[in-house]
Amino acid sequence: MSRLVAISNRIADPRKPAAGGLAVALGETLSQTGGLWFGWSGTVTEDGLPGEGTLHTRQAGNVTLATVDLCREDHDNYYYGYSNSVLWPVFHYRLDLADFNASYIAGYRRVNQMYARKLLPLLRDDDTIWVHDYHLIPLAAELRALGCKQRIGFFLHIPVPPPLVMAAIPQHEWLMRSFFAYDLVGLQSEADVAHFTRYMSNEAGAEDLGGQRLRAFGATVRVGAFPIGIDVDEFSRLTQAPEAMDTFEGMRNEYSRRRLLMGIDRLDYSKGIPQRVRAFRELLARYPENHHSATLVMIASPSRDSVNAYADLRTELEGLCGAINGDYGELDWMPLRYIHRTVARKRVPGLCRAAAVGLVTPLRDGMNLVAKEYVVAQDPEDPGVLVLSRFAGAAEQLKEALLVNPYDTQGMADSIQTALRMPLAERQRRHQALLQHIRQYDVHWWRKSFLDALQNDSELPDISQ
Ligand code: ADQ
Repeated sequence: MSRLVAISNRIADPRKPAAGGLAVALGETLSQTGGLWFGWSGTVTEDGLPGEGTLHTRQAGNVTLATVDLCREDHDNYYYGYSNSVLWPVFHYRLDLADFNASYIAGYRRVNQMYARKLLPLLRDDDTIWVHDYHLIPLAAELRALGCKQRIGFFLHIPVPPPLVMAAIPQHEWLMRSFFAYDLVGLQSEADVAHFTRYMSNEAGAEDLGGQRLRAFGATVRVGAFPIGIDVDEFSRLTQAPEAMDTFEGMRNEYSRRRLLMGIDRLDYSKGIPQRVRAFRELLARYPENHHSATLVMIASPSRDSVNAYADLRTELEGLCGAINGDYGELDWMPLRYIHRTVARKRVPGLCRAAAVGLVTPLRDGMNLVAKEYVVAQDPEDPGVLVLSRFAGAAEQLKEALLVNPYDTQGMADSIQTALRMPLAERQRRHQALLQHIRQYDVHWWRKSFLDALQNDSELPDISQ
């Protein structure tokens, strides 16, 4: 079996258990086969030269971890700049938040070129290379330019916008052309595949060769939907572990006279957090029976603080939360608890299990793993209800959730009310169906189906049922 080389913006030591979803998935695959994991070290140097990072390698069991430091200028232009102020907002349909500063693209190209130069000498002829996410779209093209012949696959964790939104990126042709240096491109949903294919055909005159093969720019690429899943067994074990049980018991005792609603996200404008708060406010206004009872706990981990749009979001959210508590709070009941922090991963399942309603309401999301984690953490005898935005990639799969439009404040408030009043039998039926689907398309399915397609040219998965 060929060696797997994974490349992602951040990497993790696969022997350490605490890493999040993607890190666990990649770490596990790499540990099974032995392999190489390459990415940014997380270090920003103040004295380095642009395009000149130092490479560090170390061994973690049978996995080699290779990381590169970035100098301040590269980091700011490649990471905060092009990746998170151009690609992230545009791919989440937020042209209003994009900052097309001309110096960003140079940093993005420079870092991808530097990664290719650093990675190439570490490669073996029969390696399979798997590149992850929007920070690294041109990496295969840079590797090919240096003579790399190995199979290279790419997985995009965020959505693909419609062609005319994509076309707002000044370098969209260059960017989209660079997908053709890959052998396989994996996207989260069928909607993303449709947008990608439509862009290629409208803007690049791509020919659809059938079998999800597209031909343009003298090259052929296969494109398919590989919805990412979670490690259901690992998350179930985590749910039964002492830390999660402690959290669950603590929350249940504290809120024994209340109905708990919960949201856990990175603090990001794509996650629809202010919209969720407005819908909760509407719930209190329209359905007064929830006063003294419904309590929304929102845990939003700090993210990309140096990008302006994130600081604005934080200010907006703090104002909204304060206003709801001011308007509706009583001495013995605060409707909303907003915590701007990352909670320990071991506590997440306990929080999920304690909540009668899980609110996952992004305006746009590649997949959203919290939706899947919430379902897995539930007690099957008395499960909570998942209220899920139809604009999350997960909505294509999780049809038994209560699907909502996060822009429709009243509609979302009505759905939350439906969730709070849903009879046990219906909750159980929905939960069972959701769990079965999440188990069938778990993270092992995701990894295996992608690597089978990349390494063996096997059929792309049919995810329609
Ligand atoms: P993210 O945007 O980071 O990922 P998501 O899929 O929801 O979003 O995963 C977040 C993970 O972090 C979950 O495992 C969750 O439990 C954890 N988490 C979130 N907030 C937390 C908090 N406050 N404290 C502790 N843990 C927290 C990107 C894409 C998604 C896609 C994933 C995987 O944006 O659309 O689903 O990659 O492909």
